[in-house]
Amino acid sequence: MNELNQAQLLELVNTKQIAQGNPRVRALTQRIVTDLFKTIDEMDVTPDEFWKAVDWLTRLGQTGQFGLITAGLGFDRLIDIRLDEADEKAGRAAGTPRAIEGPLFVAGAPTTQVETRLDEGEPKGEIFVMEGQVLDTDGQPVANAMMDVWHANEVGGYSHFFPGMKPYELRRRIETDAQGNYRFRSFLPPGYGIPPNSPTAELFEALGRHGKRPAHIHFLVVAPGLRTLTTQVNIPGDTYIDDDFAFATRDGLIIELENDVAPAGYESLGITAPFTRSRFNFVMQKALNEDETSPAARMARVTANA
Ligand code: MBD
Ligand code: FE
Repeated sequence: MNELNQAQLLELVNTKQIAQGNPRVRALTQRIVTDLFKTIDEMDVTPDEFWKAVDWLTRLGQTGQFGLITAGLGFDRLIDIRLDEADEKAGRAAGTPRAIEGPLFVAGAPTTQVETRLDEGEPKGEIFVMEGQVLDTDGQPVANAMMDVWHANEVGGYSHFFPGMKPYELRRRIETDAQGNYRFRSFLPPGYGIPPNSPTAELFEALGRHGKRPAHIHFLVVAPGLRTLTTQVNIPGDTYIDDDFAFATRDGLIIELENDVAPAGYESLGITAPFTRSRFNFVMQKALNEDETSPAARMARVTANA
């Protein structure tokens, strides 16, 4: 009576219920379990292979690296592509393209008005200033937009995740002025590489893939009535610019660099010699509802809605 074949077991797993539960979670779990049963059977997965995968998932969770795997296997970009498709269908594809948030955002960075230094007064490499306006899709300046900016240090590490860095190092929040202006001083970050000897590195080695991202800077821009913009810009000339392990490079997000810009007007950023500048405007769509203006990054959104 308790003997089961595969199909009977799957049916049981997918239909057991003593309460309504969450129908969406039930439906998604059923689908995923069905697909995995099928994968195990068709690919003839051995017990050792199966338990090795379970051990890997356990270590992945313990090291907090699930977000690296979702990026590297294309899920983060998939979600952006699906949002772009929906925007296209709804006739609202406009403004600065979105790009993946990535797993390394940290909320609560120090806030300043209009301009700031991300490098905390410790120059590291070439002086770089990025500046411009936040605009809406009608071209109007967005006053009091809040822009989170974050990037890697000179060896590709992000504060909060990379040992030895100060809290919020290379993370700042800038509030635009009445003309929508922002500017910040930093240095041009190098690319990023997944941590060596990590569960993430194990998978990418087994897949015969590299775990490199081209040099980039992240942004999360929030303003009343406008749709929250999560994006990244790429620094031109990187070897990996068209071979990002997270598939996040996009047209329209590769900044242009101006070299040897005269320092006049940049004294408040401590600049007294020629430097590298990039001008870039962020163009935000009108929000259709309050949810689209949510200032929360991806994990804060889901934990708030739990
Ligand atoms: C990063 O810096 C990043 O932006 C993403 C998406 C994944 C891993 C590291
Ligand atoms: Fe990054």
